[in-house]
Amino acid sequence: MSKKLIALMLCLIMALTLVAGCGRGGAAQTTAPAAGGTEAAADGQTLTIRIGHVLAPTHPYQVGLEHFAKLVDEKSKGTMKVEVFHSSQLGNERDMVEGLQLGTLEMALVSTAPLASFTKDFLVFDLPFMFKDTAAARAAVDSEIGQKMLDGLAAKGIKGLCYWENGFRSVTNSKLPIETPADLKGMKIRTMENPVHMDSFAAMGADPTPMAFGELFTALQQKTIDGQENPLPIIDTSKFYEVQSYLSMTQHFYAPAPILIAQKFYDSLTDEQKKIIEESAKEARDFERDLCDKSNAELVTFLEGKGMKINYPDKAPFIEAVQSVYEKYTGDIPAELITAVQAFSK
Ligand code: EAX
Repeated sequence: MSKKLIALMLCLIMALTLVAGCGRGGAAQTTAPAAGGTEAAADGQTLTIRIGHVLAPTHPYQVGLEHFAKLVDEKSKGTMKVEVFHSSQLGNERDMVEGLQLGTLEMALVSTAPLASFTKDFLVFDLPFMFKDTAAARAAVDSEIGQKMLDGLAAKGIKGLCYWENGFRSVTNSKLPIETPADLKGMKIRTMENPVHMDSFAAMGADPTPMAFGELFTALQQKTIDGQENPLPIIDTSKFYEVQSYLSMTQHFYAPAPILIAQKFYDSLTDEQKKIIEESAKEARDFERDLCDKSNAELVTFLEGKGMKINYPDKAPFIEAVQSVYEKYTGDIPAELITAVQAFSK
């Protein structure tokens, strides 16, 4: 066979291999065509997994995800790489959840609140003053009840791996210390896009304004809203202290943060790769929760040092004001489920 013909045949084979490779891998971002798993290892190929979140690069979400990436890299002996995207680079939380469903994104770390656009299963965790403290909240989300909610996401094309932590949310604003619900009257408070959150702030007298997290700092800076509510690590790392004068420690919601993976992408992994992802997600969860604990212990002093005026209102009047929210949502949220979750705070 002439040399020319051999060269032509080789080019044809290489071209066909490249074309075949581009069609596979689905949502998985691979450095070469791979069915994933040991095949990838055998061929020395790397499986790349992208995970997005909306918070700052200094927030426990990010630091925890960098730890997750390190664990995955170590456990997979370098055959699986996790790329972490902070600050809404891959879209807001709703966009990223849709990306998991469409197969355009492999993983996301979000609060449960925006999941209300996809399922009502998590609403019980979004009820106001649901947990007496962090230990009760973590016990509830890590229980069979919390696992059942994660399992329910399968019907939406998503696998919930476990719950990381966003934390207890308190109100900041630019006008005055919030001592009673009356102080919230007519105040434009940004909430997450969640009906329970919006109804809770309406019941407390505020004017709830749902908004994606990525737009929040600018809205506060331009005073198109008066205030917002988030845990201290977010008030710190998103620098809300630069545009908000008052922090009132209402701790009205606890926000769990489920770490999610696209079901189709998860199904494409080998059993070994699945085990690595699941184990690493749980180990990094405990790491991230510890980071939240350390931050919360220091941040009141830090935020006072940044000029925020911090008050600790009596929660009883706020709890009284939101009873109507429990009445409204009991039904949508089974009464026995509310009772079961409240039992973790007894
Ligand atoms: O999940 O939107 C919010 O206020 C949340 O705290 C944020 O998205 C992190």
